[in-house]
Amino acid sequence: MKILSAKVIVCSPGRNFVTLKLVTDQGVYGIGDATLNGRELAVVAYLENHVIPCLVGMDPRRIEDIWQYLYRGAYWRRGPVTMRAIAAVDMALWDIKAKLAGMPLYQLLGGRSRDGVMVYGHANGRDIAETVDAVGQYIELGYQAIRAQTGVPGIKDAYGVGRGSLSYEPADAALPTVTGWDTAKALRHVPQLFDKLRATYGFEHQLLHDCHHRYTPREAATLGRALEPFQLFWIEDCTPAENQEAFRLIRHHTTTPLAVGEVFNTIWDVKDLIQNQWIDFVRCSVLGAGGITHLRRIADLAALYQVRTGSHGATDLSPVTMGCALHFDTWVPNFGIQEYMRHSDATDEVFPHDYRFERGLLYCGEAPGHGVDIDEALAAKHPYQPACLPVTRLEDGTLWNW
Ligand code: KDG
Ligand code: MG
Repeated sequence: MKILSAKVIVCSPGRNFVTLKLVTDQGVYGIGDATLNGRELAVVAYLENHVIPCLVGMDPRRIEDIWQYLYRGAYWRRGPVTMRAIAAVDMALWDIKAKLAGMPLYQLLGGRSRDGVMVYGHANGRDIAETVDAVGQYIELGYQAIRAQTGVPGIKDAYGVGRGSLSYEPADAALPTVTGWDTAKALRHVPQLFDKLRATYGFEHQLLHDCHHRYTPREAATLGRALEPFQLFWIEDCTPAENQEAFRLIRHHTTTPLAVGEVFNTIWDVKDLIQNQWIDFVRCSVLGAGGITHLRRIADLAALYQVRTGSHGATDLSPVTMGCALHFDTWVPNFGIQEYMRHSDATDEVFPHDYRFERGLLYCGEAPGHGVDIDEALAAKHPYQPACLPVTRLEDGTLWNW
């Protein structure tokens, strides 16, 4: 059996997506997601110039060997571009293998560990009152877990705050827009949000907060302590994690659970965090961390240290990644939670899928494969639109972490 052809499909049904389609000589095909928000065309070039020429003619059933070929064989290891290209190939190959087996993907991974997958939605508002209302809307929709972000007085376009709808789309301009940040203001404001949320809705729902790499370790520890009375499910990306050891200080000063990993590419990015139990949740995704083959290694390492998964699932991860993630989550023994930022109707139409939401849980489908396809004719009607993530500057003009 051979890979007969491969193509990269770039489309923008409301936002940009890069999709890989692998076709075998037996007519079975597989689909993978290769989207890297704001840097999409770099992955397209990597796939078209450096991956596809090697793949054609290979045996698609040799998933592990192809993974090693693309990782070790490149000599240049890791990084978001390389690892997303590998992830796309890996997703497509698992899709093919599961279709050949006539089974939904989770069966090949080891079968079901749970019925449905707890997800969290994104509530946000320009001020605390708006965010409290938005959380209420998610509760009415049946969500059990909700991430809450709010505008902060004196900060221009605080992270995670949309412009008038429940969700938000950060890659909103052809060149990066400039947003603001002020740690002192955020540290005073964010605990007030969670105080109000618990006073309004009680403690029954899980609440989460994304710090988006903004705080230093000491500041993050201060925030974690201030939030302890409100019993959050986690604070996410509370400090940049290139230096994994930065989490030691935070861990030793607060019992608020810590999550990190959406920008990580490999197991090496989380090794110290996991082995030292400096975090509670690892948020690597199938897309970001080299596909199912590699994410499984990360999850298995995490399980040894009682660290659970919390896969990234923003809208820049296409429904193909969401389909794979849900099969993975349905199997993985140390599952924690799955992020679920809903895609637009236009996106859902381009990527027909069989997963479904019910009472706060997502359920993967039973179709053979990962259950997500691409309507190529429809995709062609939504051409690529250049769109960048914003940058952040402090009040004095210093560039900060977005
Ligand atoms: O492309 C960047 C987004 O995926 C990211 O900003 C979303 O932080 C994010 C999250 O937790 O979903
Ligand atoms: Mg995040």
